[in-house]
Amino acid sequence: VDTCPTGAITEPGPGRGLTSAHRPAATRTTCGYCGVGCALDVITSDAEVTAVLPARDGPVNQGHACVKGRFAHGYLTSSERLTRPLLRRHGRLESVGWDEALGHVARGLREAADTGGPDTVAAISSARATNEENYLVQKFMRVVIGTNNVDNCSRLCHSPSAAGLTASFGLSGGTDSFDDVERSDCLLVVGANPVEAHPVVGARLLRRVLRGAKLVVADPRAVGLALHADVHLRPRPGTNVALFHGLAHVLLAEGLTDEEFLRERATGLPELVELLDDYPPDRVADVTGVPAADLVAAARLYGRAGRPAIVYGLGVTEHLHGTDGVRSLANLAILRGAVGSDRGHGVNPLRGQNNVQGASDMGALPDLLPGYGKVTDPAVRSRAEAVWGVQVPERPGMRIPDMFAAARAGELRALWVIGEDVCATDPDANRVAEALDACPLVVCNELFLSETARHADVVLPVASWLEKDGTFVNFDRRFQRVRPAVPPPGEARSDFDVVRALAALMGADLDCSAPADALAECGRVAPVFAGLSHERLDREGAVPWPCPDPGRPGQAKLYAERFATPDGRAHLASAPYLPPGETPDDDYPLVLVTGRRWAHYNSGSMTRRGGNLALDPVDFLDLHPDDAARYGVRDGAQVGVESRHGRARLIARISEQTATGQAFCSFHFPASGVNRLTSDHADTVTSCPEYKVTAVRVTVG
Ligand SMILES: Nc1nc2c(c(=O)[nH]1)N[C@H]1C(S)=C(S)[C@@H](COP(=O)(O)OP(=O)(O)OC[C@H]3O[C@@H](n4cnc5c(=O)[nH]c(N)nc54)[C@H](O)[C@@H]3O)O[C@H]1N2
Ligand SMILES: Nc1nc2c(c(=O)[nH]1)N[C@H]1C(S)=C(S)[C@@H](COP(=O)(O)OP(=O)(O)OC[C@H]3O[C@@H](n4cnc5c(=O)[nH]c(N)nc54)[C@H](O)[C@@H]3O)O[C@H]1N2
Ligand code: SF4
Ligand SMILES: [Mo]
Repeated sequence: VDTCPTGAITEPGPGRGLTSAHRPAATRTTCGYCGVGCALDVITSDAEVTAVLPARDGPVNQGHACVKGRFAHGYLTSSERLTRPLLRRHGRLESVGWDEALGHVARGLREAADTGGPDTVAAISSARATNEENYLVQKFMRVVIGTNNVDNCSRLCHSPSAAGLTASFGLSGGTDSFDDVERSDCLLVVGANPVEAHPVVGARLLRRVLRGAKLVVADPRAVGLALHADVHLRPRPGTNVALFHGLAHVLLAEGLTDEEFLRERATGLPELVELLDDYPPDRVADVTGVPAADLVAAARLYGRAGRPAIVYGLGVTEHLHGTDGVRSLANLAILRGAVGSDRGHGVNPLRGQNNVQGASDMGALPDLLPGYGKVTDPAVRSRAEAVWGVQVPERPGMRIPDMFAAARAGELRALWVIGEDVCATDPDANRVAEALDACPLVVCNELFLSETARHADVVLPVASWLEKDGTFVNFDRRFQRVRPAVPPPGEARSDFDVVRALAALMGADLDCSAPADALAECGRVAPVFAGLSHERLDREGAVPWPCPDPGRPGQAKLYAERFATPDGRAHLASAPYLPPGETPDDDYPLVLVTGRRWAHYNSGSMTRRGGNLALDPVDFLDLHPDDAARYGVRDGAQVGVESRHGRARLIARISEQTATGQAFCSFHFPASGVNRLTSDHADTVTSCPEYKVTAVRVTVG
């Protein structure tokens, strides 16, 4: 649209004719969909968005944007947007004023905390919301309620990255900036589909490959980048740990490791060498289905490159042993000396939501305060206590799945769900709905009457990213500003205002009167953010953390001198391969992988309400032609999909993108019921659901 030389392709709607070179006054903000963090210029007319254009000087996107950030803003004016609070009376949600709705919530939370104790109240904070909102939500739970029961959707997504990267290197984030990754001469893209899920990154990676970088893709499916790969490894879903150990085995066997780096900067080598004895290519081929020759070829490309980089996604984390996957993937960079050095560009998760990095950075986690200090550490607590003026509870709170289990057991009296459609996107959805129904008070901050909102007692209408002020942190740890381009509809308020108003009603003052104050206060609790402020971001654009000093740049590349682990070294991990939680059998013969498609976003609540629906109108089940023939499924036919946990209905699409014995679908259309299929198996370290492996059968008709 921007560069079409003949004008044959133009921006649809009122934005027609606007290009990034020729545009009226605009609001500069950061995209509120995925974690790439594209800078966007939003053009408005009469308080409505007419066009969203990628910023040429956007630090990450450099003039690019995808079909979501650029075009999926129709939801703003959808007639289904919530504009007034809703309160359940006699079983029905009825429209009420804010005073009544908030009064009901304040009384309910107070009563729950007074009768059952603070730990019978819990909140799920939103990775779609700003840093300042997340900071306030966790502060509200810790200061006003007195519990650490707060979590965010990082739990469902990259919590294994947080745990794994912290254990291997010391900090909870990717090791390098994406600009550096892009200078790599060999890219190892693992369990990620950036062409669809992070399109601007996908395009930048592809450009690098077209200019000569080697590419190894590890994904069971023939994803977009795989078509350009020098080697495409197609492991059976759930066998990553064996695959990575196989690659490490070859690096060692062929002398492709960096001995000096291993001696000076790493620990754990003897244990790993012993473990890797059990992972010769032939054995790994049996476990993963990847031919031994491909494994050797991939290891040689990574091992011989000048500056290799690892980029990975949920195909690594959303498994029963997701944290082991992250750690054994990190082993490769350590063995090769390609992290924290000039011999490579580390290990970089393509984090998902616009602000999932930030929600966790801000301490919306049950065991960690802002800046990742442990709640169990008295020194960390006392720093927060000095700023907040109250005692911080020392017992770690519940993770999301524990909250649901507690609700089902009658032990949770109130749950506040802020911007997560848990009934649609959490696994084993039938049981999530049971949990909400068993909890006496469920409050939901939402844009729409989501599946979760339908189970709530109070629904509070809120502003979305194009309607509010704050900051997000993108996947390579950059803080960027979010600015309102249009007002929220009707009586909707920002999550920030809602949390403050509720605290005030409960007799507490959260201090921060505007988002800028919240970020400033967070910097006092967490020294790694002390150098950040709205004013600085307005001046400089993007600033990465760690950033302890307002006068110095943030650190984009980590660990140049030492790792942030207690001993300053990178830690090799020696976890053996263990099989996934679900295995196919005669009754459920196919392995279902779930993930993303390009036009829709997660629950689809925003992308299904606008033009993107026309681009991708139905929910498909991808099947290999051999399996389609085996089960008598025609292309385009309605099919039932059954797992040991539930049932879904989808439209079959037959192609060789999916391997035999496997099936793939998205979870962007909650009505199809995909998350009724997925199980409650979860990563043994972090409770991240095993969304990538579910045994299913397909029925026709
Ligand atoms: N269009 C779009 N973009 C999005 C989103 C969206 O919903 N739609 N969501 C955002 C969010 S929240 C996130 S977290 C990111 C996720 O971004 P990605 O991580 O790229 O997304 P997925 O499609 O879930 O999974 C990636 C790949 O993992 C592969 N995989 C599955 N099992 C295995 C395995 O055992 N081993 C290996 N090596 N690979 C495996 C799958 O085949 C899939 O292609 O995307 C973000 N961007
Ligand atoms: N089967 C399967 N399920 C998955 C996954 C998978 O790969 N497979 N991936 C998982 C992953 S990685 C993730 S991150 C989750 C995502 O799951 P969710 O977080 O539930 O998904 P979203 O659709 O991004 O957003 C949730 C809700 O927030 C609302 N919302 C948007 N902006 C705001 C805001 O500013 N404030 C408030 N209060 N609400 C807002 C939207 O209307 C939407 O209903 O899904 C997980 N579920
Ligand atoms: S790539 Fe991600 S951040 Fe960029 S426009 Fe698309 S959804 Fe938004
Ligand atoms: Mo995610």
